[in-house]
Amino acid sequence: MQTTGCMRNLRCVILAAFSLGLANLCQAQWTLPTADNPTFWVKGDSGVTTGGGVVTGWTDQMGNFNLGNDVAGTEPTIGSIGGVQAVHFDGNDDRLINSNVNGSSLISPGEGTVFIVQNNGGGNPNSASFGWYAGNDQAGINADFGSTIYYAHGNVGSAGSTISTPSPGDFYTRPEILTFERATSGSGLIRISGDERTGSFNAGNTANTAQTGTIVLGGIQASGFSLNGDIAEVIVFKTALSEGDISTVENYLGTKYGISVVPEPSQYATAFALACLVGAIVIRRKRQMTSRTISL
Ligand SMILES: [Ca+2]
Repeated sequence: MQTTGCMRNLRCVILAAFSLGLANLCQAQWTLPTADNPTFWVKGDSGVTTGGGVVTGWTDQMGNFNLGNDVAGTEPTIGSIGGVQAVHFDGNDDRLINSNVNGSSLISPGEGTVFIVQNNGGGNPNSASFGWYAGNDQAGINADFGSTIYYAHGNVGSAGSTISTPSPGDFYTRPEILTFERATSGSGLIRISGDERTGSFNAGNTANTAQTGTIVLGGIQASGFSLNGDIAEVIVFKTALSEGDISTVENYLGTKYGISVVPEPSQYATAFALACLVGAIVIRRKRQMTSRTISL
């Protein structure tokens, strides 16, 4: 009985097992690696529904708040970030919404963490990317409000409650991972692709989440503030994540969309990429050896 060359060769078997492990690791890189469950999660490579050449809906991966379109003619279209499918908003009126979102199911009054992967084509300096709006009670991102990035989490009618930082100069030329966090302690955090930015934080008040509001992507509750750009992924947590969990999510997003995360995951990312390459080569060689054996 003839055994395959690979079975006879212990080194080959070990390499095959090693490559299988690497393949699993490489596959696992797109799994959101955190124990804290998001309350809302949309991603462009899964759950985008289309019809007639436009985007008609976006499924929440958590099964909580699926998005749709409420006004004909304002549907976004398919876009792309880092070679991965995204949703493109035209800067005029495109948006996706869910108008039946109980605030307490999405965010906490004074606490939460929001991640968004987006670019910004410019042309509308007041564009809003993502938010939950119930009148003045909000948790929303204006990713380029003039020259400033804002995240409002609270009641914006009186004392306000916003984190803000200057926009990066290169925001129009490449996508970024924007991270916003508000903690009940009164602290706030903005990171742009992992880089913590200095800014101002006004913890004047909290949001009344005991009411129904509207999630909007690409604009705000009313008309206007339309985003000209692509959104690839949005992940919302009710809690203020630890720095380690934030880095983990950012690295997941950075790997997926080819965005450099600061501080650089340098050696780890390089070693990981190299390991994936070696794994792919080993798999290819193993297949070649197997096919040669069969051909005999
Ligand atoms: Ca439009």
